[in-house]
Amino acid sequence: LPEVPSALPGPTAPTLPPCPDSPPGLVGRLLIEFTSPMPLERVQRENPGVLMGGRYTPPDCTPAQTVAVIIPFRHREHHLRYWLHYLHPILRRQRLRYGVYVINQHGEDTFNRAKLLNVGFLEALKEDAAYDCFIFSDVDLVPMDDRNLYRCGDQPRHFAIAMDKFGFRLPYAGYFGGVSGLSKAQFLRINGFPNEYWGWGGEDDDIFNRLSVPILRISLTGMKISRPDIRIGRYRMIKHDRDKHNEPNPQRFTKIQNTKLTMKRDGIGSVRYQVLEVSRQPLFTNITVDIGRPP
Ligand code: UDH
Repeated sequence: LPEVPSALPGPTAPTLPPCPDSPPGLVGRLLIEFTSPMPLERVQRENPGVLMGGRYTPPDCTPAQTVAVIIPFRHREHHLRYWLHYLHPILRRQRLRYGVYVINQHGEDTFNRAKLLNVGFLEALKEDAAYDCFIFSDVDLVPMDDRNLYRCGDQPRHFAIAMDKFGFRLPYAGYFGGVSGLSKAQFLRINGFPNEYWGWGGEDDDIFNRLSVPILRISLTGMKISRPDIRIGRYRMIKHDRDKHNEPNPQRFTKIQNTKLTMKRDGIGSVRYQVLEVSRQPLFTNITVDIGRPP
């Protein structure tokens, strides 16, 4: 007798082949400038394949990962338009299945980048439990080469290694700022990011420390940060003045000395916040959140 299938197959959707490791159709070096005006309507017109909320799935292959791009945000609408204009076509050419989440800090209290990134991780997973790769990107950083693939690997990835403002070099060996990527498992292994860095600076070094300390007692090295080739990891930053309410945090130097002690209690396991609004825009999902204020 023929075996009876336990569940009937759904409507015959053709199964697409896996997306190739090196996406065809990348163009390499890109010309990036921030002088021409960039109305949101234009960016929408340029990206008809992007679905509401800033979601995209390649039409011709099945990607291995689902990528949540998380942007810490407040009062940078002008930067966001350039970011969306440049990044959507790049991510599409990279054949990613992705969603873009703008985590907008409510109110005018001191900015807290890393806490917003923690919120982004949790809220993106609430939107889609399939996310298994998280790319954390500042809103003012645009890659100059589409071979800098926004996906996760067996080690945490630092993408923004050669920024124009640092003379296209790493400013210091332990730099982990700007744009980084961690798989869900890597992120959880370090208890996410710190919530207690209010104001500018230090939080990226704290994240670097989390990744570099031994994770298990038996592991001597923890994880090792992976980086693209220096010729490919190039970025343009949109020039701007220091924001209000994001002054350099004077406590940052002492705090980064203590990551090993604080990371167990301060991280994704202890983040407290209140979502005020989730709004699905044509090119991104905006999540406005009350993250409190420094003690
Ligand atoms: N961010 C906001 N709004 C803010 C502050 C920060 O959206 O009010 C986000 C944004 O994604 C930004 C990221 O946090 O890209 C990092 O903040 P930043 O751009 O202020 O940090 P960066 O180190 O610049 O790039 C520091 C100020 C440099 C002033 C130099 C004046 N010449």
